[in-house]
Amino acid sequence: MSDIKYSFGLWTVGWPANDPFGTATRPDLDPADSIRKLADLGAWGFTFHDNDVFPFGSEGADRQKHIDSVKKASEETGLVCEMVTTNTFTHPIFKDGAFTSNNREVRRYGLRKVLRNADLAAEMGASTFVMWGGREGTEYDNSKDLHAAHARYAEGIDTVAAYIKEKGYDLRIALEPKPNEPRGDIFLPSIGHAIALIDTLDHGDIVGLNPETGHEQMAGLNYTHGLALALYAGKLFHIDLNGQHGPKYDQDLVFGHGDLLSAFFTVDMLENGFPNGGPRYEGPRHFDYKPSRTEYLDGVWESAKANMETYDMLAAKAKAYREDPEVQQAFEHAGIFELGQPTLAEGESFESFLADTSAYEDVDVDAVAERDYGLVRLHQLALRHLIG
Ligand code: GLO
Ligand code: NI
Ligand code: NI
Ligand code: NI
Repeated sequence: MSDIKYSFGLWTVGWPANDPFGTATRPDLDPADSIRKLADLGAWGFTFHDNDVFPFGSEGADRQKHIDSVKKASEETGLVCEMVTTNTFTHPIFKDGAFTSNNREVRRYGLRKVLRNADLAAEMGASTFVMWGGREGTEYDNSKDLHAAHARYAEGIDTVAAYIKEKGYDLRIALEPKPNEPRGDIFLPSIGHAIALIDTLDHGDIVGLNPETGHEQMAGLNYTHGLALALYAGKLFHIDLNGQHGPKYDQDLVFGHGDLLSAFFTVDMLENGFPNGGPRYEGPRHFDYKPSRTEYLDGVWESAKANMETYDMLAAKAKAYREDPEVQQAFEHAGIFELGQPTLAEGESFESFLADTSAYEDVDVDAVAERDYGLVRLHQLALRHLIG
């Protein structure tokens, strides 16, 4: 295994494979056992929802007993609790949302549940607090005042951020966009939508994103482009890697088992950065996948390993691709380094720009249009590295 920091949600390997059409095909796993197993497989970290560790509604000594069991496994194995998240979607109370439910009583309950879990995240030493609003949405467009729903969503997120600051917790919030499922339409359906809402917050400085491969692809969007925008905006706080075959239900396949080429370019960007430099993602390589329902326990751990193995293989291929002089030459030919140069000269005024006849009047547009960028050849070079 490489020294890449891999982490897993306890709900991923722990999914007993119940789906809307069938009951579980596997037994429930003890979260502490999963931590030990993931450590054996070479993972670096783990993440969890409050109710992956203790049942909904458990309090006092019972709740603490469950938390202590996970803490003990973490201490014994050295597996780091890097992120904690809150389940505001399973219990029927959240059927119309948590922060955006039409019922104010539900909103106050949901907010208290999340604040309580921020305390736990800090106690566990996590650095990221993910918020996936799985029930924040509608089936019907007249179900909510859509303006008020966004206002309540923003209010909820801002309240959690303000609480984190007031408590002095070393935590950042990462919103997880998803277009649909389980709601017909979920609010903040894409990376771009979430960035726009963050922009309106009072405490948006500690609010960023946790984009998931499959969620963007469910919306027909390009995950790698989305990560690039989040990095540009300084908002890529965490990632959920998995596999998906285009716009259909959330498949949560092993990373790379969906759109492999897209996975290659995601890894290339994460591991090698942008060709002209720029911000890098420094957080863990976190997997949010599901071992397929056909698998039993051997398959659970095989699939967990497969995520890390696939990422390692893609990282090695991406490194060789970037270091290949032919690729660098093709980058040069394609103008990829030229794109790193600002379009205007430093300090160039409108006056001088408008007076520059070489920028407009003297341009032989037909000649410029004849440029061959060599992008197909460049892409074939990537394929040679990937599957050659
Ligand atoms: C569902 C989401 C879900 C979140 C998790 C963390 O599609 O991917 O698994 O990642 O609740 O908040
Ligand atoms: Ni998901
Ligand atoms: Ni998913
Ligand atoms: Ni996710």
